[in-house]
Amino acid sequence: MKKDLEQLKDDFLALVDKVTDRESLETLRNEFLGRKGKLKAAMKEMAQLADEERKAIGKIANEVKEAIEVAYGGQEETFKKLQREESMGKEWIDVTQPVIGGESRGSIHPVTQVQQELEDLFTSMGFIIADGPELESDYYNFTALNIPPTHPARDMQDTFYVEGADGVVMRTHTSSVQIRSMRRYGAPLRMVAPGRCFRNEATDVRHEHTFHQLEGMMIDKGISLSHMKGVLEIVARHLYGEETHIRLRPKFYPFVEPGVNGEVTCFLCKGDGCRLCKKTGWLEVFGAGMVHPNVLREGGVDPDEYSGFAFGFGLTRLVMLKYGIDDIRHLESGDLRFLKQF
Ligand code: FA5
Repeated sequence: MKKDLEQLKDDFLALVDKVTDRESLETLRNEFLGRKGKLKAAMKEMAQLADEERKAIGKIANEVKEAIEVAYGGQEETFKKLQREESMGKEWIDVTQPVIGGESRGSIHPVTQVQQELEDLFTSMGFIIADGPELESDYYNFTALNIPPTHPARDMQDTFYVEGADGVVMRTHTSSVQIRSMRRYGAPLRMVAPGRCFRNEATDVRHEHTFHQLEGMMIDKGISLSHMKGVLEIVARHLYGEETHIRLRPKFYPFVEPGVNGEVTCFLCKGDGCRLCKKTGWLEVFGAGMVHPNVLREGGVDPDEYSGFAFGFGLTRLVMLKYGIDDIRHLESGDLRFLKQF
């Protein structure tokens, strides 16, 4: 009987390698291990054996069963692997299919959205996009812009100084890119420079210590204040609609002469006066002016030959006005409940 059992095992091992599909493998397994299979039949004879012998044969029968199962399992795994490889060859990925859980995808920050929109507008008018460092030299941020160390205008833009690094500040405005650009590209020049600025502010709903501006500069022969008004009007209408007007009122900035404070018609009340514009009908969004001759000279441009205008939009404020955001501090908070709305 021992011999019969071992023969059973050898038969199975010989046959299992020859099967070519999973269906035949199942049939073969049933033939040997099924309820009416060969092993069961062989075991029936065990009942007639003496106790001692039955124990020994029972042990061998279990070993045979185990060997058959192992061989079966190995072959089954081979078929599964083949099947997987086959279906992978047939499968294809639809890259346009919406992602499951796609609702948690990120979005572009509102400040970046408005920045990109304005970059597109300005490049369409022949402006280049310039850049400058956020950690800036005192020279580019103040001195070169006609604000010498003792000038009281420095008090208007108190900033963060860097310990152990004399003459280095976190830039208070993007105007620092004016001199860098003139020196790099010379005249004529049309550039815009968006970026982060920093001020030592007691923060409130309209003031942040970290905010964005968008600087602009146009230098050429015969550039006048009317060119400036024209360009700024295009920007205001692009942002807030065709009915928007701009109003320029004198304001002192040491790096421009004359300097102006720029307002746009309140987009909410269309100039009638409302809560947003504090009943004035106007919203203040930029500073601008004709570039001061000292600044042109500092940038290596001859003021007798060239003139130009410069402006600085409070980019963060533009975003607040565009989306009706009532507290500037939301924008740098990193709060997803706020950011998910854009
Ligand atoms: C300037 O920064 C000048 N550099 C602008 C300029 C450029 C004038 C070129 C002339 C020629 P001012 O400090 O006014 O100016 O800031 C400009 C705009 O930045 C403001 O109108 C406001 O919208 C925004 N801004 C200023 N301080 C803050 C702040 N703490 N938080 C948020 N936005 C601010």
